[in-house]
Amino acid sequence: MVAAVNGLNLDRQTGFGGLYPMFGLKRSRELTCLFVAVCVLMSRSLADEQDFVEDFLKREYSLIKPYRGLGFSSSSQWDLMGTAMVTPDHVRLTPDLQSRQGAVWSRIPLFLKDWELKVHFKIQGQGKKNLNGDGLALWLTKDRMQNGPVFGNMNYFVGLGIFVDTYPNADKTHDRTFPYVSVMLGNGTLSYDHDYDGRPTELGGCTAMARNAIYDTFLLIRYTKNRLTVMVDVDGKQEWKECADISGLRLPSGYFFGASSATGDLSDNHDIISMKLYQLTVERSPEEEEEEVTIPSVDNMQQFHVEIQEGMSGVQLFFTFLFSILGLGVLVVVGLIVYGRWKENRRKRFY
Ligand SMILES: [Ca+2]
Repeated sequence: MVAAVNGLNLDRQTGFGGLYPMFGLKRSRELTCLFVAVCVLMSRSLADEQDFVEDFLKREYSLIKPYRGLGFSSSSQWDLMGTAMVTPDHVRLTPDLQSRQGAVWSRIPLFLKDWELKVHFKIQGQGKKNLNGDGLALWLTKDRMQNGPVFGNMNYFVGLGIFVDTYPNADKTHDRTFPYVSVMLGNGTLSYDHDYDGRPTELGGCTAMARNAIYDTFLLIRYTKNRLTVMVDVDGKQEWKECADISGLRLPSGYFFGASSATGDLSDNHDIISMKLYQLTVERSPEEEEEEVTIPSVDNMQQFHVEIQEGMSGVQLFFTFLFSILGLGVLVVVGLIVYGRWKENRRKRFY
């Protein structure tokens, strides 16, 4: 190949050189110099770009091809669950078959404050539109590797859930087109309402025609300074479309990334091709730096305040009840002893 190209150049040079000896030699030298300079500049800028990406891509939190040892090797950072299986092209959470549940979970808790997760996924199946289900979910939660009714994960979860819901369960409402992407923040007392496609606890969302798409489909989750932004790219335009933007969202650190999916009577192939986590560099004030969050919450949202208070008074109620029962028990025992002694004394008096 190289020899052939060189040969061609030589032929051209001699050809030009034969007709215009001086011009040809000078011109070809200039062209060669220009070509070399362009090559050097291009390779430099490419290298710079790669360095830039490598600096911020956190490989330990990312799920990228080739998925070497994923799910079974001790050196892998991810665990598989249920029907999830690895192929050279993707991690298939569920196949296009009924009643399957599968998930992939990161083994390392996340301690980065500002980050961006870019998810390349694929939902595809034989079923006609709205005769497929149920979709997939992306997680950043306190617990990992749990089974349950929320797209293959537990209900009453603590942390962030982003759902790509492909089946309209509350089909009478007709207020939105599916697939629908929605955001929920769980604090351990909030329940995902499957029958209403999570509407009661939804913080934001959008329609995203991500099923059986002819283009690659992506989702971007950005979390910086208590602001969560979700964006989608599903129509092959290579640009992000805003889907949800929630301010004042407080998320504790030390949670785990995961992706899960479930099929019921209806099904689809639910695949994760990659999950790339980028660390974001953001300036913070000393107060922002010190801020410690223990329970997920959203500022000025009633459901978080009420639910948490109810949870606490529930615990108090339980202990009040427990101690009352114990106290009553002690009283009954003491009463019985006293009564027994009194009866004994009375009998002794008669004999
Ligand atoms: Ca649904």
